[in-house]
Amino acid sequence: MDLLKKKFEEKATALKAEMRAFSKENANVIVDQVKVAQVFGGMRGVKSMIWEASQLDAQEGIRFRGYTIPELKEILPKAPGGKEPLPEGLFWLMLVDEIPTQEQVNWLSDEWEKRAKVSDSVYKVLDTLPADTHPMTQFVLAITAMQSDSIFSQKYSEGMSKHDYWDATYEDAMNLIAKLPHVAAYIYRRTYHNGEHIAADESLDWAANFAHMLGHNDPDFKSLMRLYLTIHADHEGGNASAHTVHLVNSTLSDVYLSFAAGMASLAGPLHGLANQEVIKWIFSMTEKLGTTKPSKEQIAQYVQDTLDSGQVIPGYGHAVLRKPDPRFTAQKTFAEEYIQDDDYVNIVWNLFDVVPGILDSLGKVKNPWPNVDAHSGALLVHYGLKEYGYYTVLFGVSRALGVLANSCWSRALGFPLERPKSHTFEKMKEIVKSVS
Ligand code: HAX
Repeated sequence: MDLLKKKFEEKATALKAEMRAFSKENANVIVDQVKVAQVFGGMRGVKSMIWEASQLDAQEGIRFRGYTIPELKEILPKAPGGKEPLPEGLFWLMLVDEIPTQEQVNWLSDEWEKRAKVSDSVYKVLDTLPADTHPMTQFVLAITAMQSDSIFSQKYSEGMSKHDYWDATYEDAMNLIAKLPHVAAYIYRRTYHNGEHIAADESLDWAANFAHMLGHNDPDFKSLMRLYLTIHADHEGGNASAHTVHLVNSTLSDVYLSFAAGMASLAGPLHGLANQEVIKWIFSMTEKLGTTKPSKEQIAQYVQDTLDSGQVIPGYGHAVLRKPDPRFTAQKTFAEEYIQDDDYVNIVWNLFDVVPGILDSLGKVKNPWPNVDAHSGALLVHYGLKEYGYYTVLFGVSRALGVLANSCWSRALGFPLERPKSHTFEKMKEIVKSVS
């Protein structure tokens, strides 16, 4: 058994015993009361799930196992000479709640490279699709096509004991994370670069190798990818993609099918697709205004026009956050450090000055501040990755780290099938009448 798996088994065995005792002892303690507004309002804030790897605070933003993004930038291992954290380190932290050593992270890079072989049949499935199929559709199909590799599914059909679910899930999660950059790069190259694929460079870490297979080799772009794939990895359990994975996986659907479902959820414009929508909207702005250096007044007018036409401002607002997203701030800090005077980066920063006041003035937007998707497009465009239809795939590759670490925990802790209660409107009226 590898060291990471061994550590996970030890931690999970201890936590499972503690959690079982806790939930039995406190079974009838009330931790939440659900209001009508929450029933009709997308279940905002209902406390209903255990999710170990990260916790989101409305004011402060995300903490991964207790660490903020600036703290992770300091303490997670880095590539030689690099300044950005390696996503391998975050996966290790999320899985076993320990900051890994450089040696452990190097082991994980090598381990993922060893597990990365994607079956030709998956590439054949992709090759049957029209080249203009949206990259997220291709991504979901490729993940689904890899499902025949699922160890969990295979062992389940052979009568696996429920005590071994975690083990098969760990193997599937490690294999899937290893393969994702390869299928994702294949999708990029077939869609935008005439199917001229680039072989992996096994000497590189997970993120840098992904950048290399995409065909973007600027060392600063590789640094960006390390940061990008770290900060998009997890955002506690209630966000749509994470919750979808959690729900589907709770049926004992393996992580290939659960993750594919989560990626279908990430592909919505109110969620991960917002990263493509932001830059598409900025490109439309510069095209309409005939300049890539619009004034703040011009930007404000364009924002107002967007709102007047009944559309949302992409990259702004959040279901939980009530302050600028620290993932936005991390990308802004990266731009300040690595990029000098870029028109699209400047537009993103001017939007940051202009949009919150306008959204606030509407009197209904709970969070007028930028979210993670407001900045990423301008950074990618700066390094030449301009094909914005692809951006959500990058987000998806990163999101695998958090949701698959959590799937390991769900199976190790023996979480049951998820099944909340729904009511008809008539029934809800009856309930309200009976309590008021
Ligand atoms: N622009 C215009 N109006 C907005 C808005 C925005 N950016 N954000 C919220 N509003 C509006 C809502 O549409 C809603 O209007 P109605 O009452 O007329 O329906 C009202 O303000 C109240 O919404 P809210 O409670 O503040 O926000 P929600 O929790 O309902 O929604 C969203 C959160 C992220 C979906 C929302 O802010 C939004 O649509 N933002 C733009 C899309 C976006 O950037 N999505 C990415 C979010 C982060 C993420 O998941 N990344 O992957």
